[in-house]
Amino acid sequence: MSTFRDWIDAAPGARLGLWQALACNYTAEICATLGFDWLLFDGEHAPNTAQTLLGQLQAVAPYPVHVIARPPVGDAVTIKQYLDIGFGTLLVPMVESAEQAAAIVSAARFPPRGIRGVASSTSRASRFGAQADYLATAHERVGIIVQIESGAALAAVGEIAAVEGVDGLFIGPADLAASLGHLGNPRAPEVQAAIDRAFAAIRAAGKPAGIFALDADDARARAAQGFAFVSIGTDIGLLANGGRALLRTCRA
Ligand code: 3PY
Ligand code: MG
Repeated sequence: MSTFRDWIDAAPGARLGLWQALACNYTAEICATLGFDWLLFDGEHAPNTAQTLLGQLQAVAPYPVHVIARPPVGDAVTIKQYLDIGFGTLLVPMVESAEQAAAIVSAARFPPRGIRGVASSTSRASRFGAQADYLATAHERVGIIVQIESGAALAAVGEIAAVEGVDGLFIGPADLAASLGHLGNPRAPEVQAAIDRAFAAIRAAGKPAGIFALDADDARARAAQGFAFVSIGTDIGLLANGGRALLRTCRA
């Protein structure tokens, strides 16, 4: 599977993704067959552990879909565990400064490039030692995306985007709205204007921008705006909305 940057750079246009929050191998595999460009496995808000994420990663491995994992927090221990089980691209929530972004990049690289702890022959990422050059080349395969989702992050977005090793920036409208005083209303004009400012700063730094779209219309608009990767829905949304719509239709 290609690196995040190679995957983004391979073609123009937005990559359309589906959020995985069911924390389930079997539904993850179903979603991997649907044709989405990427799947995001959520360790921040879904009931996932490294163990449950491993099963989902194995379930989608046969399918041509880019896999991204979101750790609950960008600390060095969690990052090392996610990389060891074989995730290549990480989306780290709640990043608010260039220093924090640099620490996340460092946590994803072995010394001397960073501080990632070393497990080689025991990690799935190295194919249990079969990949002889793993330690020397792991940094080339890792993609780091940081989330911009607060007023503080917004103020520092240009500096965060400029950090070497930050491969992409992803706007979280829900947390951004909350941080700006519009909890539950990411469509508030102030939030929408903040998203546009963040997008401009990310693009000015030459980095790809991603976003969690609010609905299909928003997804199309963000893709047309130039967002390189757009989450257009969630596994839970497909199930819950599909179930509700079916029931409504049959009861009508
Ligand atoms: C947010 O909107 O806050 C996210 O983290 C992504 O959905
Ligand atoms: Mg968020």
